[in-house]
Amino acid sequence: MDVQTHYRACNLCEAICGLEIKHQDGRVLGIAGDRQDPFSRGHICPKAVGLQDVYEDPDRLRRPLKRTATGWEEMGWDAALDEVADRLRQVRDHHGPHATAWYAGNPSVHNSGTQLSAPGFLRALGSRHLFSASSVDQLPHHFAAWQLFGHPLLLPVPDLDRTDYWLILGGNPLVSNGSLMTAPDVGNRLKAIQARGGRVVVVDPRRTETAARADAHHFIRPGTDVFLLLAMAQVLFAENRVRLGRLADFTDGLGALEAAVAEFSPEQVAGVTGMEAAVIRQLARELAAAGRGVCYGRVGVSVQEFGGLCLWLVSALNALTGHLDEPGGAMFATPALDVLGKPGLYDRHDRYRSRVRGLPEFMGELPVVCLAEEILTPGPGQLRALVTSCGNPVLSTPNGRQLDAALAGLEFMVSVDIYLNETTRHAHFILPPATGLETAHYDVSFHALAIRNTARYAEPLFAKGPDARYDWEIFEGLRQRLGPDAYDPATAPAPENPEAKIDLGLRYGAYGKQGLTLDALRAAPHGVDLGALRPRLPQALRTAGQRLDLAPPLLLADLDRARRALAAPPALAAGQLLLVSRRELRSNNSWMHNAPRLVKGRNRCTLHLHPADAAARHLAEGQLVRVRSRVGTVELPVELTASMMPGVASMPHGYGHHRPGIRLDVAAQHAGASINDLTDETRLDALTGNAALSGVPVWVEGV
Ligand SMILES: Nc1nc2c(c(=O)[nH]1)N[C@H]1C(S)=C(S)[C@@H](COP(=O)(O)OP(=O)(O)OC[C@H]3O[C@@H](n4cnc5c(=O)[nH]c(N)nc54)[C@H](O)[C@@H]3O)O[C@H]1N2
Ligand SMILES: Nc1nc2c(c(=O)[nH]1)N[C@H]1C(S)=C(S)[C@@H](COP(=O)(O)OP(=O)(O)OC[C@H]3O[C@@H](n4cnc5c(=O)[nH]c(N)nc54)[C@H](O)[C@@H]3O)O[C@H]1N2
Ligand code: SF4
Ligand SMILES: [Mo]
Repeated sequence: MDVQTHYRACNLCEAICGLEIKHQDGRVLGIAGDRQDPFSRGHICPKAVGLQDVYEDPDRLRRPLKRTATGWEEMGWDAALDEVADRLRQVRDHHGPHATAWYAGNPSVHNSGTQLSAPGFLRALGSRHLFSASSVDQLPHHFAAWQLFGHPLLLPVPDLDRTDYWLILGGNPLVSNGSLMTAPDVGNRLKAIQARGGRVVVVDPRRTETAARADAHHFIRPGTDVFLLLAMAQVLFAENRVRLGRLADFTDGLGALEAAVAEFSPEQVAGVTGMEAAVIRQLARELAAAGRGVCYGRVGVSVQEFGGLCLWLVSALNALTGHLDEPGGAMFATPALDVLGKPGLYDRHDRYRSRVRGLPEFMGELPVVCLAEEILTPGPGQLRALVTSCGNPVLSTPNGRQLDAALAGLEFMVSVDIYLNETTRHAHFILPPATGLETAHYDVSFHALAIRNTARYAEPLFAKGPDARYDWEIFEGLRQRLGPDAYDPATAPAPENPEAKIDLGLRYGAYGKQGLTLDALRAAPHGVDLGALRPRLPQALRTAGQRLDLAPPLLLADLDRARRALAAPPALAAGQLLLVSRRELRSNNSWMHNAPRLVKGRNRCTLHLHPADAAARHLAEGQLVRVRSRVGTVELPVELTASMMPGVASMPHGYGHHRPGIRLDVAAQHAGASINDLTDETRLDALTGNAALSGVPVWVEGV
């Protein structure tokens, strides 16, 4: 056959870049950016070629695996689904439905099949013990959105293409390509801000790749952003710079907010944040003075003890400065496919608590920091079985070693995953779905978080293998087998495919009346541009009376914790440093280190340390160091760089591929060490349940 061209969006990260893939006879010849995609305009990052590497990877699983006394054995799909359902049913019969648990990882939201079919399976499983990567990533964003806007998925995004002032806290979009902000080609979008005379300012304990391109960068001590944000709000009130604009008609709580922040002056918080009072005051003034400006916070302010407060204050600052729901500010997308669902669907908090530590549920989830203890602690209600999908919590959740040990003791575990990795090696069954280039794709979540309204759908590039199943076929197969009726393959209804759901969602969506159906998207392989973001408040609010309360009671109450921390900042022991994470352009969480083209070159799993901190420990560039925390020890080479704030060390997450029993030949040669063998499951944002991965106290010494 001739060389053919296929267009699709890359589903590896939130930027959803358009791809142009040349192929012939079932082989990929090349992957480039799709210049006709109106949103990504031809941009891609080095990871895009990883889609081909994953597709071709000999280590990628293609048939179900069953663990036996003599090792892993391949088996047929129907027999595997039967056995898995039987085993889950046995646990349920003996110990009740809550003795089973679920962990969903990051790619769940990058696979429309999983995203649309897993909920049905979970209803059949009937367990309260639902965990996900959200509680090591973004629960604070959802919590603040729920409190302020009445729905945890009503997340504002920075309107980058029209802003003239972008204040970034704890995000490194030039490397991550953006998060909770779908903005492909963020590098050129940032340049455009500067080209039109705007400014980009970064607050981060590391002078990041983004900071290097920004107009200003300020170090901040990890975990103290809440004080910076409180003081910025205090300045706005004290200097009479509050301008609600259009929001005034439907906004409450201004007085309560003013009273709450009054005690947090810049001078008051300078010491704890490590920032000069003048700088804090200047940041508040700049945000207020910007005609079009926006404050944006991401992982660095989310995975810390005060994540919920931080994300509340980020939105509050945008509201106070007239930048919420205004062009160039923090706006809400109008996606073609609505993700909010029925009223009340996610309006859930503290309906039940975890058994051992009593941590509250949020959005139907429990915090993953308590997964291991729920497995390890005997007694009524102990977890006996686990289903994982698209996740590698042994490497991605705090105290991964403890979880590693816990998983080994489960009565039953099944993983829906494409690799035999650090987590799935503990499963009794691995069910590998067709993935990436073999799947149809619509970004259900990311169009709803995009900085322009867009929609894009792709058919599979290649047919799935002869004996492969789609993720939705796996979940539907398990759902049917776990349901109340006896399962009979001869009479079971054909599983509902995601296309039907997407088409229905589009027809009932914001652009359905204008003819935006699945067929319309099929006819537009480069995607459809639905225009710039439009103001949506107050109509979009899901709060009582469609009012915006800037001082919601749960958040105000949580300020007590912050007050206590300010009065008595946690003291570090002599020689301790604070550990933070960093992302690397060629790495994607824990799972793409088996792509040969992405891992080649220098070792990226290194500890970044300020030269002064290294000198104090007599450490030389490249030397192997031992990093120790309350929960564990790892060893890795040190890299000295003035880009680190003194007193802070940084290392990437997602490494540690030296554990036995994995089938990741390339990754094992670039094993690195896992930062989550150091992070501590007892550190969390008590309000939202998110892990406090950032700012872990560690000791560093030469080996
Ligand atoms: N210390 C520290 N820890 C962190 C972070 C940090 O910054 N610092 N970041 C956190 C963040 S933001 C996140 S999102 C989490 C991620 O945490 P996880 O989601 O648990 O980890 P991933 O590495 O994304 O694992 C993805 C898994 O999905 C599998 N997979 C890939 N494609 C498919 C597919 O198509 N179908 C199926 N069924 N499986 C597939 C991969 O093989 C892998 O096992 O890590 C968190 N952990
Ligand atoms: N190349 C690549 N891209 C990715 C991923 C990947 O693994 N690799 N992962 C994807 C995922 S799942 C996500 S969620 C996104 C994340 O996207 P981002 O949030 O943009 O990514 P990070 O690089 O984790 O940025 C967090 C920053 O916070 C800083 N930081 C740490 N602690 C603090 C603190 O207390 N305060 C402040 N102000 N800053 C702090 C860190 O130094 C770091 O620079 O990236 C996505 N994109
Ligand atoms: S930036 Fe993200 S979506 Fe774009 S090519 Fe890279 S991994 Fe894919
Ligand atoms: Mo994430």
